[in-house]
Amino acid sequence: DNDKAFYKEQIKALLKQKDAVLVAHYYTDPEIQALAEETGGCVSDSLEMARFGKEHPASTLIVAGVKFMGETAKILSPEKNVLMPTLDATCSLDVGCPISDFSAFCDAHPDHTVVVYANTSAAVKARADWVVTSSIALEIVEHLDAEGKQIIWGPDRHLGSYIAKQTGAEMLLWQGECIVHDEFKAKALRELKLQYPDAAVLVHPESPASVVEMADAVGSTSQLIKAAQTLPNDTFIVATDKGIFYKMQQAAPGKTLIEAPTGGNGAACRSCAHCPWMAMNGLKAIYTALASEQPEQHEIHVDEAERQGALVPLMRMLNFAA
Ligand code: CIZ
Ligand code: SF4
Repeated sequence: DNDKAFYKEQIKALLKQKDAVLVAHYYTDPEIQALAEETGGCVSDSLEMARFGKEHPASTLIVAGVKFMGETAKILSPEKNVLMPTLDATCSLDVGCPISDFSAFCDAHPDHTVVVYANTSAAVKARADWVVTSSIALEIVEHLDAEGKQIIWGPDRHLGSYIAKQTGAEMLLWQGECIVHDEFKAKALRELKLQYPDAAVLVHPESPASVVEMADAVGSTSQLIKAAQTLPNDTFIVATDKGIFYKMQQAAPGKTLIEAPTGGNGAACRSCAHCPWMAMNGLKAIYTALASEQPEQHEIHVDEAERQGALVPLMRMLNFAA
């Protein structure tokens, strides 16, 4: 704990000294989210992180999240230094959607509009017509469907099939998944609901359809926090990364928040409702990135041609959301 206090003080001093601001995702550890709040940074979902980073006057952004979030910040703010606690923090959706294979998939269906989730590389974004986050995916697909567009969706198959079901849009789905949300289990959730009959179930749509079907509210991280705030229930069973409990408990004080089950049938969970890559964003890693004599090891670079290409569908989303 002495170490933690040391790192926090050092980070606060370095943020000022380096004209930097800390931008953290809801899935990072609570102490990281608290530090971002305390130092005038932001804690949010990937859409808001992108907006905040673009609009904030600091010359350096330190992004506590995963690589695609750092890249998105750099695409929108090429003039800023974008640092990450570790460049090894990736995402199973990004890893499972390499540009060469995805591009071939798109080429095979040239009449389709390509919509990709923000959880992708800059190269995949550059191949897309639209970038979306889970907080705005439904509205954008509705809009495209109303225009009669056929859609290629990548990479999350659970989110894609949820959106296809909700909108009735014709969608070809890339078969990727989030290792965290894919682990939520419907059978164990049904058993848990019997123990808490008055609890409402809050589900992120990266979860399997069988889990989404049991939800009282389905939505992005910010939408689930809103649901915990507005639904009358005293207890919530929450199927998303448990990092969210920090802000959800702040937004809904006095309510009981329970983790949705990830194991089931005696099987051990792999990620146990916490993203292993988000967990790499510890205090020491943030300190090291800010203090480093070789910040290049922490610095996000995006190829300029890819950046220009990715900027177009990203700005489409931000302008649509505005
Ligand atoms: O699962 C993720 O990485 C999410 C929910 C990202 C986001 O859009 O905030
Ligand atoms: Fe990717 Fe899932 Fe981790 Fe989010 S929680 S960064 S979607 S692996």
